[in-house]
Amino acid sequence: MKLYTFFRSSAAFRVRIALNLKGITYESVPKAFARNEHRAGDYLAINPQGLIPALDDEGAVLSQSLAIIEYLNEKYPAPPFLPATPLDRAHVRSMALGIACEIHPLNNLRVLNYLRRELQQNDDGVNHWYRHWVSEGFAGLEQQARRYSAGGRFCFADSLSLADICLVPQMFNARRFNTDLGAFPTLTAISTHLESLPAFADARPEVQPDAV
Ligand SMILES: N[C@@H](CCC(=O)N[C@@H](CS)C(=O)NCC(=O)O)C(=O)O
Repeated sequence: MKLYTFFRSSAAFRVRIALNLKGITYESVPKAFARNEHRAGDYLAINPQGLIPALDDEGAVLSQSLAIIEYLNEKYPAPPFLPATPLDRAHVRSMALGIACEIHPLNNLRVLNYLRRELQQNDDGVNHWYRHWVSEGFAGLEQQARRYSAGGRFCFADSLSLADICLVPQMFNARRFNTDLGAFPTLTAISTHLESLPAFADARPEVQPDAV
């Protein structure tokens, strides 16, 4: 498998965690945001959405991290990323989508660039925006984690899920933008535990081949 990635992309970080958890070896194909390589014609021919990541599985190219992760989960069932019952799966997906659909898109590079360039916001304005939306999203997620985590090691019950795969990259980004995480002790404890697991540690931005 080939993963089109960028070390700092949190959506790619999710897929790197998923690949590691499933024990799948893959080739990294970095696309540097600074050089706009994700917007170049050769990459748009691969992923017309012009977003990182994309996964090439023997010539079949998939985009959107959650679609990729669910594909991997169906193709390689162990360890499972979703619980056994429809109700529990809905809870896990709710937490994962709370990050992937409610926090991440508002804080994506092109949104921050738009604030900076078109709306003339300086670093303070952009950082304020970033922290606002991550804090707003984490507030609800913290309550969900308190309700559903059993033991504070994972977001849902006491086993790993799609929600955990989404949480850690978002936590990394929140820290990168110096977000105050004091109001989110449950999320912080879960993330600290997850970050100690090799599959998560090996997917960190700073240990990727294209890290600068
Ligand atoms: N919902 C998409 C989001 C993909 C996405 O936005 N990727 C970011 C990096 S984390 C990207 O390519 N950003 C480029 C840009 O904003 O120009 C997914 O989960 O794959």
